[in-house]
Amino acid sequence: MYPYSETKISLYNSKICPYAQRVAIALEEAKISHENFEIDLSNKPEWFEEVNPASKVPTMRLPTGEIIVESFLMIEYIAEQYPESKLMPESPLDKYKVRFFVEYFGTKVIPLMFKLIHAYKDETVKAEAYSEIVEELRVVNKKLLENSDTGPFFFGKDFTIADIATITFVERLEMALEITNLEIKSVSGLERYNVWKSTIMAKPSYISSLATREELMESYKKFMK
Ligand SMILES: N[C@@H](CCC(=O)N[C@@H](CS)C(=O)NCC(=O)O)C(=O)O
Repeated sequence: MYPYSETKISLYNSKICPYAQRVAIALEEAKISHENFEIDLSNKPEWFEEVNPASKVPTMRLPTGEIIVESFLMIEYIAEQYPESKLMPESPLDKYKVRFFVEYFGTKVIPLMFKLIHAYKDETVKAEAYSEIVEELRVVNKKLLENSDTGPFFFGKDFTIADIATITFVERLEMALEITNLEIKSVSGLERYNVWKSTIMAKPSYISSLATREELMESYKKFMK
């Protein structure tokens, strides 16, 4: 039998994983007391397959024994199970906007991060990836502005799963840029994005759920050949 809490939610987590960080932030923001089980992804415990046959983090076990997987569905569950957290807006249209923004980020921005770190030694691909990243982040900036011109969050003053599901990849994207000696700090057209990003990154739930720079760097090495 694998380790779990009898009374609280058990979170099988890895601080280096951007998907798992989504769930850790959501639990913290919703003030859900839970027990954290840190999984070493390079040396997973044998019992982990009993919890989740796919052997992936994040995985959550409810005190009832129910197992919940897939980070975006998990944070939707947390938001809906604990509505007082206000992590999910109420109207169907706003819910649609959350899902649209997250989908956009997942299909347009995240793949570019992988493109950059997989092929950073090829100067042509690197330059191409960089200009595509700038272009897509400007679209993100525009989407943030369209939704709330004052911010700082996607829904203005309300911090929601639209922010949680996307910000964890921003850290990794910017790290990929740094490692490949590229930077976007002085790029124009990202003003709203920069405020959004730095406000979330200063939140205690974000800081406490993130691995150290060294741990993140170590996890990147396997992608960079
Ligand atoms: N679609 C999944 C992705 C989860 C995922 O890929 N997690 C990675 C770590 S970031 C993992 O556990 N991989 C298994 C492994 O490294 O063996 C989710 O959103 O939860």
